[in-house]
Amino acid sequence: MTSTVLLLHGPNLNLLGEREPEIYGSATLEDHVATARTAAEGAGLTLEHLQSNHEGDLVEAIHGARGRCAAIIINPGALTHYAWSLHDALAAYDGIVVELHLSNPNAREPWRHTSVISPVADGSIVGFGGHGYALAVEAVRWKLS
Ligand code: CA2
Repeated sequence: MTSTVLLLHGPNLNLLGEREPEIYGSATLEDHVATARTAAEGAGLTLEHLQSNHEGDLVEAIHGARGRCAAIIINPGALTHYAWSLHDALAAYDGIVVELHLSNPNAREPWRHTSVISPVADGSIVGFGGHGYALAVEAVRWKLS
């Protein structure tokens, strides 16, 4: 297994920084990926990133990480709450899984309180905005040590 970490973002997260800054902050997706990459490199890890608005792309990226990436950090966006295909793909993945959210979905609308990702994640980091990316990489580093 390599020291590669795959960072995945789901639908609409490419719009970060453009709308709803009161919920998601003003940083762009590019800013968050840079934060994660800096943290990963500091931990001796290599970061790969994919954002997609298509569920199947994310499923295929998870398949492609099997036996190749040490960990997946995933913010599935709204797919968090209903995408059982992501649940099943992550269940078949052999590395560390960290679920990451900018906001705290548990403190928002009731439909956001269910995550189909949490049961197949090693842990979840929610509600810490952009700082969550450094926390997620630190969680991976700790699990690998
Ligand atoms: O808090 C998070 O990170 C979420 O994963 C963000 C998702 C939401 O559906 C989850 O419940 C929690 C929403 C992503 C939509 O992102 C936008 C960004 C800018 C403008 C509009 C939407």
